[in-house]
Amino acid sequence: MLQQISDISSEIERNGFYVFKNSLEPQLVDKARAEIQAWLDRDIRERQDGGVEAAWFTGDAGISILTKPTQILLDAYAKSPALDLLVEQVLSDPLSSGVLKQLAGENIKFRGYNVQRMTGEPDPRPMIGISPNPHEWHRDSPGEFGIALFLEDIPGPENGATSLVPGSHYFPYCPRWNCLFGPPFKTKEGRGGLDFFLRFNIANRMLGRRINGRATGAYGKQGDFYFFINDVWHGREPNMNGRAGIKFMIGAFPADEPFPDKVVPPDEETLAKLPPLVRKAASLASPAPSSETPNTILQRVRGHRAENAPANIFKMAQYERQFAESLSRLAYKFSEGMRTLTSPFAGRFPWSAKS
Ligand SMILES: O=C(O)CCC(=O)C(=O)O
Ligand SMILES: [Fe+2]
Repeated sequence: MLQQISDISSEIERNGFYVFKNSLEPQLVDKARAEIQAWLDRDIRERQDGGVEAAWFTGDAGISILTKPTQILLDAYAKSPALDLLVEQVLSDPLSSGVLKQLAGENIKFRGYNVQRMTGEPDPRPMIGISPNPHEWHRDSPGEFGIALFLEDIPGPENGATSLVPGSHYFPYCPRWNCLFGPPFKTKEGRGGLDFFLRFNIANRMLGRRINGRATGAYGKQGDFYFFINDVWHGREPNMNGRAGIKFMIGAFPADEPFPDKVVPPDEETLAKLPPLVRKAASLASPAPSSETPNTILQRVRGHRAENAPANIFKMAQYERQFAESLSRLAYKFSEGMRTLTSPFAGRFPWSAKS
């Protein structure tokens, strides 16, 4: 067992993720799938009955987000007793909990406890840029790691699996804000950048080709689960075969680290319904004192990044992005200036008349 823990931990440290296969009880997994599916269906029904068009909605199933490619139930604690039990098993099983301790330390806490179902609508790769993913390469919050469970089969590729670049947790930065592989291109102010730079971006194309060649995905069968370091560059693969796979994703942190934002734990009534280890992880909203010697995989990865300068290709891609952002900002200021200048004449000339 110790050898297995150490082998899997080494793989996570090297690649940034690991899929555990065939270790959860199939009947319990299928029960969780059925219970969760009922909530997802209920959410859709309520939206239809109420004529809800908005993406965000609060109903019997809690808070949900429905977009063209995905339906998400946020913080689905105590919705499916079978699902909560599966999570308890992941946290208590000697092998997976042994690996978790290597990854993040003795105590962990949950930030998100979310269900995702693909809608089955076509979700292709973007038309411009080099990104292969409709949901672009990114990192989540620093220090975060994921525990995800397949409630249905998600085979790869092109079925909406989470795409992952093995080893990219050692890369110097988050690609969403430092590279330019594909849409959406937003400046730091949150305004759209010039899409021109998604076509004319030599360094990012060079880097992007290397990344895309290495990418794989979190593929699995119903009942498989995986751990991943959220600093791994990840996104979501296209969904092109109408599949509506359900997966469940926990965002977690070492208990002695602060959350990057405000996390409201479930209320007492909900907590009381959870099995003990899930309840503990769900209820810890603030940093807990650490009782251990800090030497987790997450800490070592962070240390490695701090000690090693970025390779040139990463620096060049970052400069190119900064250049594209500066020019986009300038173009925005220019168009704003023109608008102010011409506004006194609004409606006086045929070409500025509102149609
Ligand atoms: O949809 C997925 O599989 C990944 C989602 C994700 O990475 C995120 O929402 O941050
Ligand atoms: Fe993410």
